[in-house]
Amino acid sequence: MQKGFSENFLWGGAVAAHQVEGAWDVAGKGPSTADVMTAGANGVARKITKEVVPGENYPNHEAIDFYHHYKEDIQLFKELGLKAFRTSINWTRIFPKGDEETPNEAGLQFYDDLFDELLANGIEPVITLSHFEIPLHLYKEYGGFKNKRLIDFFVHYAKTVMTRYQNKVKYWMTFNEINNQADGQHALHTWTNSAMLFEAGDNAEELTFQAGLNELIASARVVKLGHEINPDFQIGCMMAYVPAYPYSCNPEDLMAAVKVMDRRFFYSDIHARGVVPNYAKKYWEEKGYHIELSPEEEADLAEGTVDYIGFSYYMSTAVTTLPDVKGDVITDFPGAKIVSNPYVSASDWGWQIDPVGLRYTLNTVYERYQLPLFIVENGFGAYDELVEGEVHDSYRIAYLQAHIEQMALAVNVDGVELVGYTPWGIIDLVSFGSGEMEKRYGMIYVDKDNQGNGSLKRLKKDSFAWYQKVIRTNGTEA
Ligand code: BGP
Repeated sequence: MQKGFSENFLWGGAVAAHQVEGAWDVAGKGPSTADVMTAGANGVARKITKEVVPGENYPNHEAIDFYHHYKEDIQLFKELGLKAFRTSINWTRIFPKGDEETPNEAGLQFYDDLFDELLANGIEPVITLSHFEIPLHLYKEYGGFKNKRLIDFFVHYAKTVMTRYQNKVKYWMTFNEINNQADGQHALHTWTNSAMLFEAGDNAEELTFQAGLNELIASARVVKLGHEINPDFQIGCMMAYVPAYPYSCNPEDLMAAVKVMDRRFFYSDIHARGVVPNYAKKYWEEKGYHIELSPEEEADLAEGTVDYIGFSYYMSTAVTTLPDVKGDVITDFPGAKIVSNPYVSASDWGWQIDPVGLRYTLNTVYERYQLPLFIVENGFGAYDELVEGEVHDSYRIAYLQAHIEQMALAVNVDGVELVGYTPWGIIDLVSFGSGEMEKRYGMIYVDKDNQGNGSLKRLKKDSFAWYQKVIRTNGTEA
């Protein structure tokens, strides 16, 4: 028995438009970068194919067909007791190419209906504006967010939906896991929010900083604008927090960990404080990077700081400079490596399971910004076994339980201000990283496999009844 949470704590669940909706080309929707990602699956990383290639891009094309099943899914969410449901708006349902003036009414209507259905069932929508996809046209014609014109297109899109849904949605987030472009894995940027098209001779790191900054400017303008549309809006950022621990107490390991974390904090430092941090300016100077930021844009950053920090937490990692420890070299930090932590176990995908790391993260982020926090993703991707219509996912319950316990300590012992908790993939969905259906996170099972076969039937897993009780007892019986 542990101390619970405030009365209005938002117990919920999270998904993203392209990982659940399917219906990728109906009712006037245009193709997005997510629609041209290869299937991946079985350990093969996903790639972007500039055009739709029949058979190659199937996971997001049908996904779990939430577009046509949302009413029955919301009944299950209601039964589960959800108070909040996080999803994203698919930009290409609203602006099929991204650079149009006039929105697509059928796309706007779909989200009107979805939000009405949630509200009618007592569930608060929590909405991300861009969750790892942008219109394909903006990627191909403009090169993605390295191009400043994307700022205006994004602001126009945000203004359109924030105006339309001003009385239905209160909690917004601008860019999903905006800091996932920070790890020197520049190849990935073709398919995160910045979706950059690189050309020969481009300096990927410099352009990544520029694209990230352009997104931050767009986000700040949207925060300002959103507050004009409805002063009650709560507009947050969305970060992936993966704490990097020093592998040893060698002071060099500690400094390496600080530098790795600076790179990830860069985004929330600007979102929350409204200024470019000195460590970034110094780094750009040292590298001779020319990052464009006009005085007007600088003012936007300062005036458009976020109301809360939304973040995902799945795992922690460790960093070392010790030459004899094996690990993955970090290209941006010569001499430092990411290594596995011998004190924690890992999932089948190598994600290190570390519940205490969540309490640590809640503490460090709260100390850094003094803003309310919102855990908008946390969960355990696993292979589930369906036996006679049942899934006994005790491993998922154990993971979530341990994280909720640490969350309770952060709130009740450490005094962290926490708005809510929306575990990832409340219903099975397409894995973003691998393109697999069979890397499952849900408390609701969906009958579909990695090859795209299955009846799409929904079934409650054991974790369903467990989470129902957690919500009913407000976390005292997790
Ligand atoms: C986050 C993303 C989600 C989601 C999740 C799990 O990074 O915001 O979109 O997919 O991670 O990752 P994966 O699907 O690769 O298991």
